[in-house]
Amino acid sequence: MKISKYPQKETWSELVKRPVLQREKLTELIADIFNEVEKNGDQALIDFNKKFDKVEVKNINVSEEEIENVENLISTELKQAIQQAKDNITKFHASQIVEIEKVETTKGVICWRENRAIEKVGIYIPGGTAPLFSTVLMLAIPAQLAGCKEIILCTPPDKNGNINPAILYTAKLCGVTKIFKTGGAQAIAAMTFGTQSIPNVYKIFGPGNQFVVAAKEYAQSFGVSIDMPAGPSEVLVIADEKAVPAFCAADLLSQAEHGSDSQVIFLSTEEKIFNQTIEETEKQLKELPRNEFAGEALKNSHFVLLKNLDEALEFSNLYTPEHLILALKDYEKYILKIQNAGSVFLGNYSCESAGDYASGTNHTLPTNGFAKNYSGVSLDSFVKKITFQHLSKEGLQNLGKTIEIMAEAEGLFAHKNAVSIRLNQENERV
Ligand code: HSO
Ligand code: ZN
Repeated sequence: MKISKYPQKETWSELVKRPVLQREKLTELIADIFNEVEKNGDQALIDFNKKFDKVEVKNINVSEEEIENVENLISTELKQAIQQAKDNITKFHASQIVEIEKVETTKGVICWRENRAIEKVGIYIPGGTAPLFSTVLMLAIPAQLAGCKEIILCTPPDKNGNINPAILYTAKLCGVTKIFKTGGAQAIAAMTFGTQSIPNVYKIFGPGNQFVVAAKEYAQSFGVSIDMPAGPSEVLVIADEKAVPAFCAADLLSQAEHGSDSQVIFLSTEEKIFNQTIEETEKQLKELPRNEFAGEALKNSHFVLLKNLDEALEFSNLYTPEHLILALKDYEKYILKIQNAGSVFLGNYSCESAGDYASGTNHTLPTNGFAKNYSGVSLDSFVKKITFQHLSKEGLQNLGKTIEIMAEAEGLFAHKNAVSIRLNQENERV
């Protein structure tokens, strides 16, 4: 970990830099994979499973039997936990449904917006060291609430050709319509073009390794949209004299354990809390099963002692964390000062894990400074909004002159005429 005490403001820009990731040049490889999937469909996916994941699956479709059987593979305790998380995530996302508001902008001119669900969406869930079934909740619940008709999910099979039971169980519980055993860039290609089994989709969601991230970027050139640009997870914790060092350390490590490329930042105004949090972090790190990842991530991480909380907020806004924890007595006083962050956790008991799993907010959030101009996933991510308007004859009479003048000033006389012809001609039928 990198420790700085009272750094000059001029040096902050160095401290808020993300670690430079060694991204390979993947474009050619991704283009080849896309070509192959477009040409050979399911067979290409079966071949890629063999080549990249060293697993033989005869059929990439998850069978009815596998879905039925998954009930028996999940403990009651886990089912109950998933259910409580689902209830809270549903409640929070359902509260994002807004009523249609018709606005009369000028007498006789009425405008409004209506939501339409994106009809077909795809969710990607990575395999690897942590089976993120919580991400299934975070993506499938708002998709279903929004009314998406087709919600498909791709995830790589394990060595035996099976999908992680918790992923399968959660997908079934949350209304995923079809599940496929395919991962990596090839899964993104399949959702982009469609194959014999996999329908093409209009928007792709979900995290993944650098191949998946590059493939999602590439998919956009075929008219598919994506949730957001992805990067490694981050958390920034701001602690005052009332913060609990053991809690702060646990929060920092909870993000650090995601991967060696994660980054965590600790800011404090209290030297005692600062030093104790560093000690606690080192102590708790040793006890973690994933201490290799977390230890690597800590190498990229900054512990910074600052003069006051206003400075800490300024630093945080500059860094723009995915997650921001205010371990502060008077956290309410600082809410308005938060300008850039993906999701914020207030007070000593609001650990980031709550939002990661079960409080109700979405954990698919902008990383890598993108919270400056992106929001996290919400119900809105699964809908597009269509504007409507109705002008009565009186409405057009009230607005017509303005339109005519503007059209003429742009030299667009057909536009002007579309108004004039209506206003000048007595037409009995309308
Ligand atoms: N913190 C992650 C989400 C997650 N954590 C899933 C645990 N499981 C990205 O914000
Ligand atoms: Zn997490």
